[in-house]
Amino acid sequence: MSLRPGVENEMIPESARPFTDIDPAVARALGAGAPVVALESTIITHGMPYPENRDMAAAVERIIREEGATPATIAVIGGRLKIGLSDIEREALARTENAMKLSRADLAFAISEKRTGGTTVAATMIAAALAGISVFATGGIGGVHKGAEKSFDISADLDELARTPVIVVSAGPKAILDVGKTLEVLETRGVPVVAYGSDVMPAFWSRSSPYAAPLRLDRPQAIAGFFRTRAALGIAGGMLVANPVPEADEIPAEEMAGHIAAAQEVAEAEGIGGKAVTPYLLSKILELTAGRSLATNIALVENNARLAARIAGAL
Ligand code: PSU
Ligand code: MN
Repeated sequence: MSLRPGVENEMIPESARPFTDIDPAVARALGAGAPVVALESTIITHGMPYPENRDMAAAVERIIREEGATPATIAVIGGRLKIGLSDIEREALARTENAMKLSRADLAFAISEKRTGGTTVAATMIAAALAGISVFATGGIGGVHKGAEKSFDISADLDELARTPVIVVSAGPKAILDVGKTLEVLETRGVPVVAYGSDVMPAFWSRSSPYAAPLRLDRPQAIAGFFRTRAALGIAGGMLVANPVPEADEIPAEEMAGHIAAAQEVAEAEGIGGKAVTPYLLSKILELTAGRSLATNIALVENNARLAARIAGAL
């Protein structure tokens, strides 16, 4: 079944329609009130090498469909804001070498300048909210970098969580960050952090960190209920779900600590700064772990996609 041309965009505010393409399956699901899960694309363009990025992006969509929800991978392609990609678009994006990394600061730039880019957690939240999608799955969010007291490097993901009403399902802050400071900023900005089935905060490749989980819930229905209650109280903003990577796929925190410190040292020596920091560290750690970090990254994204689909179903 396909919609009449032009009908798709009715989900989108009128001002954004001229440059937004909403995938027909996504539009149908939203129109019917069926569950939809947004997916980011910086993880495709900057987070993983080809062809693993291509295969991961296809796998997470498959998992979301298996769980009875509709996936909507979000990206900017040639200045079009895409809410849901076709297989061909997704595979082309995975092969694009000079894609931009788009956050709140430059999402509109890429659209007005007709560029192509992967959307970070922040930019994906903006696009998801625009389309009326409330649940979003990623790997790990950006946060406060180690040494931020000197570099001031704090991801725009944190501010976005504070203002945009989307549930972000992650495996916790990426362990390359200062997890403690990231939790402090989230608390200050009023962002609930819910660990799924765990009393401790997971840290991306590892199931545990030295930090207690600020909140804990054990069922997707409870997460959906919490989100609805916040909305009913008129509390603005999103929430972060931290879903521990499956035990079989984790790399213990003690082991990761050495690799992270080594990667950080090289990044500093090379003078890496700004938005290049996260992609640089991820690829350095991939090298240092001989690919194990990548296998874990893929496993945790898949695990998050499954939980996100269940939360979307419960909503
Ligand atoms: N999760 C992953 N790999 C990634 C990212 C998340 O498993 O590459 C991306 C997300 O798009 C996140 C971004 O928003 O890294 C954070 O970048 P920064 O620290 O520059 O804000
Ligand atoms: Mn940064």
